[in-house]
Amino acid sequence: MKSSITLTAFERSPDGGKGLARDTRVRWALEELGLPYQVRLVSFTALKEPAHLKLHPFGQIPTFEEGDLALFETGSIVLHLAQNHSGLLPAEADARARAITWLFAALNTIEPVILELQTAKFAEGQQPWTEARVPLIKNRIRERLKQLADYLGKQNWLDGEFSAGDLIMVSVLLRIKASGLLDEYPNLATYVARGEARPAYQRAFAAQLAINQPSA
Ligand code: GTB
Repeated sequence: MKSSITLTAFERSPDGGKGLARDTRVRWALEELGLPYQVRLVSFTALKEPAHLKLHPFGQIPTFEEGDLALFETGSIVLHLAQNHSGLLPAEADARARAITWLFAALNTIEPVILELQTAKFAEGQQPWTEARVPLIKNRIRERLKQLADYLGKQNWLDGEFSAGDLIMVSVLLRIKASGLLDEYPNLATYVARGEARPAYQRAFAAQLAINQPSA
């Protein structure tokens, strides 16, 4: 019998259920693959305690457990799932390698500039340099978005069929949806909307919202 999958997620996400915490990407992958999973909710205090640090050395969510295997890092978790279940990576070797390349590009080339903006706004918002720094960061984001938009062109997805590369790329781009930057690149805004419209994304979003919605 296959072991069940358990993820960790914030007991209460600071975004109040906007789906921006990284468990949403893993939930989305699991929904795309039709795999059942359970979620263990963790408080900010418990994240830094020994039991959680055994699963995640940096004291973060999400983690993934299945039988004897425990993983952290969303890229690794999604790649592990995509490699072991059909539906998120093409079967043909070169196409598979290209899809994996997009997953890495999302995490290593696009997400870092986006994270700089989050850090400047939320972690350094009161610092005297922030007002001057934010426009510089936004321009660095625009440079990457323009390159990505040019590559995507009129395609629905980055390389043929929807893949784990698109799943991570859309998840990364969702982090700047509220900033308005995405709307400067209409094909990217449509690409993200196409990802959000997928039934598997909708289920993942609803599941995290159910936890984070303030009780009426
Ligand atoms: N590289 C790791 C991965 O991809 O798994 C990064 C994991 C990570 O950053 N986890 C964050 C965390 O646990 C939650 S997702 N932070 C707690 C800590 O470090 O102590 C980042 C996040 C948090 C909140 C929002 N939000 O409120 O909008 C969005 C994203």
